[in-house]
Amino acid sequence: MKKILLLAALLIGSVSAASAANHRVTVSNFVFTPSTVNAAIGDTITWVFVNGMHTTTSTNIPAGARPWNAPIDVSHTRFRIRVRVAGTYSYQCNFHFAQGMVGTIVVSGESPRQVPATN
Ligand SMILES: [Cu+2]
Repeated sequence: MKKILLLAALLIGSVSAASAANHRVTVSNFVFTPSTVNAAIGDTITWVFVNGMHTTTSTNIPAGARPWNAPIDVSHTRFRIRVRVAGTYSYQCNFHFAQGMVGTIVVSGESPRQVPATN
């Protein structure tokens, strides 16, 4: 029994060590907070509604990454993506980008070679 518990503890430990981070971005009137998220491949980004009526909508993403477009409002309080491609992801709120409601996700790869040059 002790051996099984030890094995389970080891497995749980290794899983949590390898598991990806989740980055939370709050969505309130005219602001994504934080506006820039530094993430790694495999991490998740979760937008969390605070107030107002907004969207999170990708505008410029690395080649091969999946675009997204989701409402963030009182009836859509969470939206999550998993980033699988290194590079810089730009997104906006479709209603308030003109007021500066934009955000950036910078995803680093597992090796420096996978990170494209930024401009
Ligand atoms: Cu908005």
